[in-house]
Amino acid sequence: MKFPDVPTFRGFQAPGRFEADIRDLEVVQGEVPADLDGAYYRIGPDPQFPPLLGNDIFLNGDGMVSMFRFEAGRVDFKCRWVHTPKFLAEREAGRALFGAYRNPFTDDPGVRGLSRGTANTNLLWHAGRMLALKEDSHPVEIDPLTLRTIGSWDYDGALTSATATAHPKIDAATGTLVFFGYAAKGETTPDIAYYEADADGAIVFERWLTAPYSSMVHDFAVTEHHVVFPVVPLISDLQRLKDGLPHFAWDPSKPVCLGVLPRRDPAADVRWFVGDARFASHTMNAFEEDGRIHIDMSVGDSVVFPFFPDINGTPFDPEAATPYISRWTLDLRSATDDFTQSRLSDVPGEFPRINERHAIRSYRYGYLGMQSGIPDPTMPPSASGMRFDLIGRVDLATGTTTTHYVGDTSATQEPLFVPRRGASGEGEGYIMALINRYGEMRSDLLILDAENMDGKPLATVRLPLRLRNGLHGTWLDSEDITEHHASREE
Ligand code: V55
Ligand code: FE
Repeated sequence: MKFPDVPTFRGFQAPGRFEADIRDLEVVQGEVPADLDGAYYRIGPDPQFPPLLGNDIFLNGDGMVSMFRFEAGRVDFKCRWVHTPKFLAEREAGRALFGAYRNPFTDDPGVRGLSRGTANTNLLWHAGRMLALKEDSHPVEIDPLTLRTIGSWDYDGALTSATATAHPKIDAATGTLVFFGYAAKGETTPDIAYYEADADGAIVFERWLTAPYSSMVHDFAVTEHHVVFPVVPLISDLQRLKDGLPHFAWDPSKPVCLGVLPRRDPAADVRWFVGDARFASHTMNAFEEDGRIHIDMSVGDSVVFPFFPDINGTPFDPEAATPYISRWTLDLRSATDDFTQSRLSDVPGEFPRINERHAIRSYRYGYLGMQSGIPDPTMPPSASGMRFDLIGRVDLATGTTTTHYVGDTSATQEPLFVPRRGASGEGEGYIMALINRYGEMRSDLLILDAENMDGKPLATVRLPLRLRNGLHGTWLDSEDITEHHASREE
């Protein structure tokens, strides 16, 4: 067995392919705050086997969960694959059976009908369940203490969509979960299914709509009274799959369409706001104010993924693809269908996070990976051209960006904000970030004081391992971990 010698599978990005436990990680700088009592989880693609078709894209790897368990200043590490039906079938066969990213036509005929989900994109804690999410399939439940895979979760049969987003939102005030699936009637269909689940995890609202065209709807926006589905021109269609082309393609002739619905309204028409082509991936937060909806997202002039081609053959343009955290404002009282865009920071950045207690309401701070643009001669070249050498905090009240440089020959993965226990201030808490140390081919976990992040880290936790790039993560308090584990073992 051998992985292809291409950047996706080489060097720091070489698959890890281990499930491991480490007791008491070394703390090589500072001290781990003793009030951190719980666990930081993150997930990302880590292929179990070399790709069936000889090559593959990053987004198609098997979901691997890492857990950093914090207790009295000590940190234990654990990582496990999500044992999806795909993972188990391939383990049994001892090789890959599923082909290209979101293209069932490329699979070994023996796995037809089996879920293609890789559960590799995000983790959701809601109503006592920890779910591993991938936007092309149903959630997969895992045990938050052992990381054992429990199985697919379809909300007791109420999840009628074939898919569920990896970026659901929770209203902290009510515990309500708001989510959707796109390609909801199967790959490349323009159907979107929108759901709300109550604090007990029961789906209490469902509504279907149709997008103006089929595309990747990776994230969306929720406010107190509205949901917004951003349809951006990273298009898909079934013929592309039959032709063996990459699932998505960039089509700049198509507009951005933002579909607004009042929440939990079974009948209201979808109102589409329309603008020129551009790419937006992750929502930092959204809220409404005086009849307007503000959606804060990472936005670029063009698609950020080098592996999804331009439909006209235009080569990938790293400069046009560079994302900036930006605000889209939709005026619900306006008679026109346009919206405005303004930058919230002049420093390029992606993977925005917030204090989740402030989700869907007006807020002050966002945290994200940022790029100084200063070349580092010690760095190996990166495949996409992006390198997040800064952890950033944008302050929307002052319009300023504060950054923490993560070091030479280094890059940060998605930073996570963890509120300090007992604190009520939005900005009071810690930033956790996994750092790629390319020179040492190793990872560190940094813990920053979110209110004093330009100083030294509070702690640098050293991993004796390399954790290849991942995607998103979450924090769980200790009580939630042990209570949930006990309830699932009964
Ligand atoms: C993204 C990630 C995905 C995916 C589609 O970051 C979009 C965006 C890890 O999988 O399937
Ligand atoms: Fe994402």
